[in-house]
Amino acid sequence: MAEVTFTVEASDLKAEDPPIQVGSASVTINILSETDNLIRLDPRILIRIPEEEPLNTVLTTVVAYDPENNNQPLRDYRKVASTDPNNYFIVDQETGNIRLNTRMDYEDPVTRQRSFQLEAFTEPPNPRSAMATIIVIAEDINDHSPVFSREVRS
Ligand SMILES: [Ca+2]
Ligand SMILES: [Ca+2]
Repeated sequence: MAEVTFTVEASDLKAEDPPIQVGSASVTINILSETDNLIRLDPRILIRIPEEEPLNTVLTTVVAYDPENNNQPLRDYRKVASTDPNNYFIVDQETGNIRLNTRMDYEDPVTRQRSFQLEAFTEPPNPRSAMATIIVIAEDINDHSPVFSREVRS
């Protein structure tokens, strides 16, 4: 959305004695153009999965819609590479499928939660885009054998 601010000034030209009375006000208007229909994409997508899911597990399918194209789903999804330098996740460019490419371990604070950014694009020649943050949280499963301390009787 474009925003324009300008100042309107009103002068009282009929005032008999100088100085002329002047009043001013700042006016801001928002200009809506045809290309300001924002792409519909949830900006924050939270995914909860059990820890230790196998690689290639499909976590979710992100879908963005374009109000300027009859709300058709977009067909170009890209991970912002710098937000996932170790390639923990794989994004299918055409479908928006997100797959797991790492081990997520609830017991390890470093791998318990991970996030990255994904950008969805409209078609060329003048693609518009929208960004979403994908947050993946591993939930605890009972994957550790319990350790019992031995009871010693005397
Ligand atoms: Ca674990
Ligand atoms: Ca566990």
